[in-house]
Parts: sequence; C-alpha cells; structure tokens
Amino acid sequence: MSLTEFALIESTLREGEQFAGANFNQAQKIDVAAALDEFGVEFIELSSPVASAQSDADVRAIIKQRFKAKILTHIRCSRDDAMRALDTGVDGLDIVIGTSPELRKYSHGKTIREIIDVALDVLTYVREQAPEIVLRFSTEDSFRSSESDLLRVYLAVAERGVVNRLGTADTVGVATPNQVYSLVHTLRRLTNLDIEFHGHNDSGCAIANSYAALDAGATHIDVTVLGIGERNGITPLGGLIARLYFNNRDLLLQKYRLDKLYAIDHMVADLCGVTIPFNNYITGSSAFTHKAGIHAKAVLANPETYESIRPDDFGLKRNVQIGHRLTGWNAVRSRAVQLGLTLTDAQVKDATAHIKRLADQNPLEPDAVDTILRAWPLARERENV
Ligand code: HCA
Ligand code: CU
Repeated sequence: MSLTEFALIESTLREGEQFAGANFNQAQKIDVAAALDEFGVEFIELSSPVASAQSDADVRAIIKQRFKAKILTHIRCSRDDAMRALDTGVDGLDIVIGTSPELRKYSHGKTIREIIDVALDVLTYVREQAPEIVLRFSTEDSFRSSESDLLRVYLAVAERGVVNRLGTADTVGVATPNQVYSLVHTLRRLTNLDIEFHGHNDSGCAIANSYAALDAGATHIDVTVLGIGERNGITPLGGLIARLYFNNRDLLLQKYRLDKLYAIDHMVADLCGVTIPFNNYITGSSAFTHKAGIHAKAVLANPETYESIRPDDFGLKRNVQIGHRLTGWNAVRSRAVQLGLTLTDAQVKDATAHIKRLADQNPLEPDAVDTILRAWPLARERENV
C-alpha cells in the first residue's frame, strides 16, 4: 500500500522555478538541492537543460554533487530534448505531453493518435539509448482529458514496456480527491507500473488530491517547498508531510529529517523574496501556538489533547499565549512556574484577572506578562498596605 511505500519527487528546482518569484542562480540551486537531499527526498526534479544554456549547466553542476537523491529532469516529448537531457547524465527523464482538448487545440495541435505515435517513438528511442535510465511518461492536464483518451494513451505506452512510471497531472488544479483516486486506481489495476501524481493547488485540493493518489496506490508524489510553482503552485512538501505524519509518524521520522523542514521553508522563502504564511503547515508562525485558556490548560496537561503533530519532531517549540483576554489561570500558573516564581493559586488567579482586564484594552506582549507576574506578590503587598 502506497501510504507506506512512496517516494517524493521534489520539484522546487523545476515546477518551483516556474513560480513568479523564483530565479535561482546555480549556487542557490545547489544549496536548495543539498538541503532537500539532506532532508531525504528520494528524487530531485530539475528544469529541462533545453530551457537555456544556464539550465543545462545547472543540471550538470547538480549531478556533480553526487547527492543521494536521484536527479531527474523534465522534458517535452521529443527526441531532441531527450538526447540533450541524456547527455547531462541524469538518473531519469520525466517526459510529458498534453492530452486535454484545451492543450491539444492551443498547445501542440496533435490528435490522440498522433500523441500515441510520438510518445511511443520518443520513449522507445530513449530506452534504446539509455537502458538503465528511470523513464516516466505523463499526460499533461490529465483531469480535463477524457478517460477514454487517457486510457488509449497510457495503455499504449504501458504495453510498449519501456517506461518505469506513468504520471498523472492536475495541471490547472481542478481535480477532486475522488477523481484522483479513481484515475490512479484504474492505472494501478490496468498496469503494473509505478504511478506518479502531480497536483496544482488552484482550488486548494493539492494535498488532499496527493493523499487520495497515495491511498489509491500511487508510488510517487510531486511536491515543492512551500508549494511554489506556476500560479499558486502545487502540493507543498511540508503540507504533505503534515498530512502523512498523522498516518505514520514512525515511517516519516525514519524516511526524512523532519527537523530540517523549518530551515528549508525559510531558505526557499528568502530566495524567492516571500514570507511564510502565518498559517503554513508546521512552519507557519502560529502552527504550534495555543491561545484559549481551555486549550492552554489541556495542552499543558497533555499536548496531544490539541496537537496532532509534535513540534519537537520538527525541532520546533509549542507556544502558549497568555497575554490576552481569553487566557486562563492554568496557563498563567504554568508561566509563573517556568519563571521560577512561587505564587499561590489565589495569587495566580488574581494576576490572571488583572491580565484579562488589561488585555481587554490591548493584548500584552509575553514580556509584559512576565513583568506583571514577577512583580505580583509585591504589587499585592503594596495594595494591601
Ligand atoms: C509543465 C506542466 C506540468 C507537468 C507535470 C508533470 C503540469 O509546467 O510543464 O510532468 O507531471 O502541471 O502539468 O507541471
Ligand atoms: Cu505543474
């Protein structure tokens, strides 16, 4: 079952390079690839060497680093592109051709018969040239293509026996989890090939769709750091990790250096000149912040009450906010204990009431709360005099 046996195709340096804010130079690409390799992604996908002279040089430079991750490049379905890509020495080729009516009409103008012919020609040629390479064939815009067109194309390719993997792509982010499940399940049933899913996030379903693909037997999922890519991007690495963590924490801890995620998200955000959204999976500023008194009390007693993900697995800390009107005395007491103060319960309750009164006007910074707590017994004594 693929929820336990899957590989990540990390495409920050291919799909991610198509993000409006991404313009990585070679040193930056090597840094990103090194960080992803250390994290433990199984594949790193790079932009086509055909894209530009620098892209070609970058593919070669990354291959030279001899990372543990296998290096793939993503190319059009053409013999020329394939030859240029093979010349770099990559471990695998991801070949794609559009099959939806939209792409057939406005992108390459080919009929389904012509798509099959060119695919078989290019794939067979690549296999002859490079018997050892990992070869993937994908249909672009799979989820706006008709099922019968898709099956004609995929089955013809599968029958030729030259590819390792079939890719499915939700290019414009319109697929639902049920549709993804159904297509992946069909391909798993009809072929014995590995199946990849690549999902855009235009309608917010990229993680759910990737999860559905795995549930249906997909073996490979495309992700990028922070989900960067064309338009609003694809399945984010951290988001898919968050989703899968709940299924099988032990497996994820064994497969990946989860404690590197925070630095990776920040590295790519900085390189692209963007900030990490406050509500980002795992690495957003409020991802492990507890606020309401009822939550804070329970989390302090046992974090599992309101946390499905353990921050320390990611090298992060939970944060219990207490300087606001929803605060509760259990959380305030916990902070007083952390500060080494010996306040009675009655004192803590009084201090909490005081904090709530102040916070009704303006929330208090953590430092301000600490100052109040440190001064509390003295303040009370002074009041009592
Ligand atoms: C592209 C299209 C692609 C390809 C996906 C794939 C898409 O930008 O070239 O090859 O799996 O979203 O369809 O990224
Ligand atoms: Cu894409």
